[in-house]
Amino acid sequence: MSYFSKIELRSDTFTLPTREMLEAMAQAELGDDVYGEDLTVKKLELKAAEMLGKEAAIFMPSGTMANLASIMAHCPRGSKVLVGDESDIYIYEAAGASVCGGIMYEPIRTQADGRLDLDDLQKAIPRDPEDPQFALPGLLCLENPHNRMGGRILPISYLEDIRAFANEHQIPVHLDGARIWNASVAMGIPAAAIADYAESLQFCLSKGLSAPIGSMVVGSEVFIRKVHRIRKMLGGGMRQAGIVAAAGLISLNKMVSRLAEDHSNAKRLAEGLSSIPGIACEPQSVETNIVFFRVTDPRFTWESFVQKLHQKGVHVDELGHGRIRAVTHVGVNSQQIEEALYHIRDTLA
Ligand code: TLP
Repeated sequence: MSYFSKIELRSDTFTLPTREMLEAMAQAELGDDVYGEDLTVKKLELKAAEMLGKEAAIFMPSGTMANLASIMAHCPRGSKVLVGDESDIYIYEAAGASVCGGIMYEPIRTQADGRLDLDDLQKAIPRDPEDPQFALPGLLCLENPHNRMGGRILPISYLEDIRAFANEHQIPVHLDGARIWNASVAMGIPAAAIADYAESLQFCLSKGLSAPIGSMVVGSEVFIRKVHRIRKMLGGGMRQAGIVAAAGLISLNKMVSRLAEDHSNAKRLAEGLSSIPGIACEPQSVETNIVFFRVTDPRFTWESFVQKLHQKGVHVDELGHGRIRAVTHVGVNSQQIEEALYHIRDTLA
């Protein structure tokens, strides 16, 4: 399927709702969700909790609000949240936890594969928790797969180490699993087997799964009740939200397994890119639907290259440190990947 006149590789957030989603949205059973009476939202929340193996789930307007409400539900004011210095939470979420929650971010260096080194985490734990000088860690956040580190997946062995660390220091773990389904499909394991290592997880319906709007937070019943209150406080009570939850149900029922296609397109794109003189790309590090590359040809800056490709109908963007990101999704088919490679080759010829 191809539904853009251009080749849209800037993000999987550009995916459009499918026809089936639009039909389900038109027919959705609705109610006022602030009264807890929207049955479609309830159905989606039950489904999400079940698929992630957690007690409860809550429908959120965005991944940003899902992360923020989760951090605020875990962390008391004056505590700190340990986050990767390349994480979406730290870079792109407008410091919400500081602004709204009185919570300090402690950025931890992100490794090339998206991990936060345990030694670095250890240094963020105050030696004497009774010493009143120190903010106490209220939460550890990980991102899986890791967007700015190229869609890399955190290995289960690493999650085991993180769990042991979190248990030892009695710090809960929140996973920003915006693209958790990409990790699940790429690893060939249920998403619940990943969520198992964290107290809470947020995932997005509006990225590779094609829903127009929405994210889910999953966790224990007590935790989700706290997130519910914070969601209201942040203005995220959405009344007849079933109209978008209906699309989310189709995301979970129909759009997960096809993500494998996006992964093979990403791999193909990366392999093609690595064979083009003037481009630096490492196809071996592509594990999901995200490809990063650099333009090494001295005739171009990343700005001029992105602009040139844009004129040819290929949309990519810079995403940190001068690297260009291309994200594959249902709106770009394998033929368009070849076309994109053709235009990139042609631009550098
Ligand atoms: N990421 C966007 C941009 O903000 C970079 C994208 O195009 O990838 N967690 C992760 C890992 C994300 O990648 C994003 C969005 C979010 C959270 C925020 O989700 P939304 O956009 O729904 O607030």
